[in-house]
Amino acid sequence: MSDNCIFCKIARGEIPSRKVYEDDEIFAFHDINPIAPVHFLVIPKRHVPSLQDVAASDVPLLGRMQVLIPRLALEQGCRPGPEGGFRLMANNGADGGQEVPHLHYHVIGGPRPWKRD
Ligand code: DGP
Repeated sequence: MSDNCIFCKIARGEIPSRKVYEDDEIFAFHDINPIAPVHFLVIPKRHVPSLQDVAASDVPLLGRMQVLIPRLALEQGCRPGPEGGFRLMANNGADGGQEVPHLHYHVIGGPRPWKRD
C-alpha cells in the first residue's frame, strides 16, 4: 500500500471507480479516459510500481492476472476467438509512457475503429 498512490486509493475504495472485478489480490476498473469501446485496467492491490519491480515471488500473482484478463475481456464485451480479441498493454517507467506508477495492464478492445489505433 502506498498512501499517495491514486491506484492504491482506487483499490481501497477511497477514490470512486467503475469496478470490473475484485478479489483479495487483484482489482480491475474502467479507464477514466477510454480509447476504445472496451478499456479497463487490471492492477495488483499491493503497490508494485511497474513490471521493473516484480520478483520471482510475484509469478503466481502475475499468472492469475493473465488468466483472469481474457475472461474479464469477454465479460466486458470483447468478441471471442481470432476474429475478436483484445489488446493487452503495460507501460513501464517514463520511457515506457507510464503516467501512474502502480503496475497496471490496459485491456483494450471492442469493435474498431478505436479513438487511437
Ligand atoms: P499509463 O499511461 O499506462 O500510466 O495509464 C494510466 C491510465 O490510468 C490512463 O489511461 C488514465 C487512467 N487513469 C488515471 N487516473 C485515473 C483515475 O483516477 N480513475 C480511472 N478510472 N482511471 C484513471
